[in-house]
Amino acid sequence: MNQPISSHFNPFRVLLAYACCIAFSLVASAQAAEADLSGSARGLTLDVYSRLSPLEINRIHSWEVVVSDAEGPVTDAEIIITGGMPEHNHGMPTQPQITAELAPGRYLLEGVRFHMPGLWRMEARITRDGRPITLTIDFEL
Ligand SMILES: [Cu+2]
Repeated sequence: MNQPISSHFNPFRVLLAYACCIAFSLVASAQAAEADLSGSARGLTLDVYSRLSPLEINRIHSWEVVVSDAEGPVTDAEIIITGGMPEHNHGMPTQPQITAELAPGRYLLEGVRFHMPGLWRMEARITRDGRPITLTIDFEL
């Protein structure tokens, strides 16, 4: 059976593929644009992109933490992130650690787990060029 090539061309299928492509890129750009959590202090901004989104109680997961200032990504920063519940006066059940800089200014924080619903306060101590800046992010879980 020898079909001419032109019979394979289905304008509906092309249109559908095109529509899917647009829908996918819209979803992708929405995800890229919106951080799960954000905070800033003294010209430094920290955006959290959780690999578990929305956040859930008792599931260990990782965060991608993006640090930037007015000039762009902040690379080679030393970051210590701690957290706790100010209303209950306790910390996190784990000690999350920054284990990699995935891209300039984008750091991987592993071992994040929240074990109770309520108000959580994350504190990030970001040191670059020997100067520490502490940044606080509050959120309700
Ligand atoms: Cu608590």
